[in-house]
Amino acid sequence: MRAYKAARATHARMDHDWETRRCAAVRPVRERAMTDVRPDAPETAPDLPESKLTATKQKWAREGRFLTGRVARTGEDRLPPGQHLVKDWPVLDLGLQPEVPLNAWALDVDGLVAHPAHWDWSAFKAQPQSDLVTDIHCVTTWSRYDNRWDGLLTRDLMAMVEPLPSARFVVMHSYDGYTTNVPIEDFAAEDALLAHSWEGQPLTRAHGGPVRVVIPHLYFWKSAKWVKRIEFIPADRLGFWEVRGYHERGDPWTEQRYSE
Ligand SMILES: Nc1nc2c(c(=O)[nH]1)N[C@H]1C(S)=C(S)[C@@H](COP(=O)(O)O)O[C@H]1N2
Ligand SMILES: [Mo]
Repeated sequence: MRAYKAARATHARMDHDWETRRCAAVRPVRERAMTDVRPDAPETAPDLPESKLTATKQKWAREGRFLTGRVARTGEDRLPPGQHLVKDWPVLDLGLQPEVPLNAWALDVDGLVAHPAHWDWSAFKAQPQSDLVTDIHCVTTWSRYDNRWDGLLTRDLMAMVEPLPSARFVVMHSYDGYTTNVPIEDFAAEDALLAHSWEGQPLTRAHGGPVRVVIPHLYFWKSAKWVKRIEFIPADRLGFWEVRGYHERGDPWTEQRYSE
């Protein structure tokens, strides 16, 4: 457990350094209307390119697939236990922020899927676009409300590649060598996406641009920055922080911080 304690201390120290440097103010909570979250991409007329996607999502709805209700909370218990609000946005990573020019960027979606995808930047941007507003909850105890993201919903991505019934977990791989794992139901949350923009601007390199994952209902270490590969697998495989003692699942409302 030495490695785990050291990793935990390093992670905490990164956050502490940031907070003493930038001293985030705690502000009153602005209520978020449920309408801020737009989990579904606009459903389109049958002949448009999205028809396959729409049909797949309708099929899942009929079969009850991925209907987990796992989304971030909005009401009175919006701030998870042990968290405090920050106004700025801390940067946390392994000390390495890979520079990935758009013309060298690509995303692979593979593993247990019917139609593996390899998208360069223009192919990625041609996928269905959605925008939504979500909260961030970092395991090192800061939370940040109302982040507006633009990108590809994980559900839309899944409708394109069609995970096989044997796909039970998802591993995200990043350009800095980072990995993180989630059950497929968490990846498929209605408010999870692959974001390329934040507050209407391209996501900065520090925050994981060109593209990062955002899974709002889990601690933020599950949201891979600089994502380059999404892999669907049959059984759980721990990622970078998970092998260092972080929880497999990371639910902020039950404080699944560490796996002791
Ligand atoms: N590729 C990659 N993704 C990552 C990390 C990382 O080191 N590398 N750190 C994780 C952790 S611990 C947190 S809290 C968030 C931080 O994202 P931010 O720097 O945009 O706040 O990214 C997560 N995703
Ligand atoms: Mo984190």
